[in-house]
Amino acid sequence: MPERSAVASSPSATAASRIHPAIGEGTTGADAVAEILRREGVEVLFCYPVNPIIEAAARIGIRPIVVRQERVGIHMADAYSRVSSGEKIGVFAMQHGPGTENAFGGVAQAFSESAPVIVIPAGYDSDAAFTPPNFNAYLNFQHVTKSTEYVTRVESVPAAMRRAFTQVRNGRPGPVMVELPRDVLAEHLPHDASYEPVPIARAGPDPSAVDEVAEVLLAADRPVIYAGQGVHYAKAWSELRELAELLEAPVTTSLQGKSAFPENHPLSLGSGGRAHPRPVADFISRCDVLFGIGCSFTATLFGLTIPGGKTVIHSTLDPADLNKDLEVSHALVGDARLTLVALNEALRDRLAGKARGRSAAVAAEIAAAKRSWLADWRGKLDDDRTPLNPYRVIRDLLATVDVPNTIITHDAGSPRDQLSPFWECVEPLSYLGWGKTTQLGYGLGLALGAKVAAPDKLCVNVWGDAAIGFTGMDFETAVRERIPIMSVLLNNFSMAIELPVMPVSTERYRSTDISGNYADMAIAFGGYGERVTEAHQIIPAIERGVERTRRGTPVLLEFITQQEIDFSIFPAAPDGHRPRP
Ligand SMILES: Cc1ncc(C[n+]2csc(CCOP(=O)(O)OP(=O)(O)O)c2C)c(N)n1
Ligand SMILES: [Mg+2]
Repeated sequence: MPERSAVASSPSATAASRIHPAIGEGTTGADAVAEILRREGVEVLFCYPVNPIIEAAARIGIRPIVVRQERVGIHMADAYSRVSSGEKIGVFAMQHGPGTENAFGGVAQAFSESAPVIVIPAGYDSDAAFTPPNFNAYLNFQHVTKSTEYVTRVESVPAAMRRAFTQVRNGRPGPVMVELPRDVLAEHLPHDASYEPVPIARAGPDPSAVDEVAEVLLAADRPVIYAGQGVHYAKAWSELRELAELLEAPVTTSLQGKSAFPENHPLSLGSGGRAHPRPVADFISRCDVLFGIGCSFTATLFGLTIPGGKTVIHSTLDPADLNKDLEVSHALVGDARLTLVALNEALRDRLAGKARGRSAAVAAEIAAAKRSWLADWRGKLDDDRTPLNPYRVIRDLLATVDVPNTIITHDAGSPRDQLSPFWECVEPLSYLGWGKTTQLGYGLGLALGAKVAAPDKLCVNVWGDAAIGFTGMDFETAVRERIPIMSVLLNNFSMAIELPVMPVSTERYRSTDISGNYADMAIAFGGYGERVTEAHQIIPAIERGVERTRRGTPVLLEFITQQEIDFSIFPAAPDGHRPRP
């Protein structure tokens, strides 16, 4: 087989739409994949050796970012995609066997969050790929991917990659996998191949359904808008705001949708999640019509519980969401932006372009509910005792960082429920929310991937001492790959959120205790670490941390905290009555 460069010297494509030269005969499978990634705009390859695509990518100027474990690399790719609303796709490559086995958690998390990533495992040589006990990605990842493909011949590589990018860029986002056996990666293309970036197609809603929904919304007394991450992927932020202002309706979001609507807007209730501001619970319980846009309405402990007896309008990209967990009365299927554009137009027509003058009263009701909720939490937010109260750390973090230029994420455990209700987002995609599944340790990879995608932002992950046990070694990735994030660790030497469910094992065997000095760990890795024990040290430590990130050093601020497990949780009750937290 002749050795030729990945790109043939003379373009063989004749169609007018083709702008790229042929991928030349003799190109290896690995080089063909790298060239296709480059054509699809991929600039970084999250990866862990051994996979020859890493070398092939580096040869053509795609930066490999090598992690400490596969799971974290996929989390990074996931955030990288999210931060650009899926315009820049995060790609992860790893080796056959152990590398692929170890990637399972990352892919499963991306699947549950509907995050668009491309995962490219090398596979065992094709003659042994289906022989036990060899791990076969195609067989094993079926249920945690949007699509999985096993490539049998090098000449099938362009078509397989075309299918993968088409899947990842269109329809419901999700992880897409292409397993490439080692022999296929090493084989040479027997003839020239073509590859152009795939088209992106968006579908809008049925116009008659839009009219129907406009009528229902205008007839509602107390409508509430619930926005999911579809608004982020469709970049429908201004259209969402227009809808809220036209309808004069309050807005809440899922955790994934958090930051789709400015939370300092008079019509914002704050975001949903296991914990949420009381106005969210009040308005959801008393609404007559609930309009979900770009959301799945998935029943989850980490989202709002929608009480019965509501007229639910569900607008989603994926009809599989409809009536999955929540009975819906009206449905719109389509891209969130196209849907909102059409709906806003229908509403404007019916309102003769003018809102009905409800917003002052709605805003006043929200403001009063927010004030009384915050007053209930003042004691914890202002707490200056030692060990620190995590709510005080979050209060000071919010007051110190440049919020519009910060991208923050939580972790599983108490930090999620402590951060999400109180963190007020003002810019789209400034919060990476998650929780359809809640793998401890996800937040670090998200912050790292966000920082790679948005180097000018301050990228922060807030996590607990159990979470860091899962992925903490990848703080070294931050140092080595020069990704200056700020990691905020709430160390209470415990899996505090589990204390109520593990009283006997805790008392008899100390089973929920954890230990560690993580500031020292960060320093040992070459980062900046600081342990903070006193309330008056919180803000100066954050300021020092932010400054270090500006100078290019990853930071880990370790706050020694109380085992605080009081959360802003309001179990949904149809009568609107809710126990105090
Ligand atoms: C991979 C994984 N295993 C188990 C869990 C269950 N889990 C959720 S939170 C938690 C403990 C959290 O402890 P920590 O991070 O220290 O936060 P704290 O509640 O102490 O503030 C556990 C075991 C999980 N979410 N993910
Ligand atoms: Mg803890």
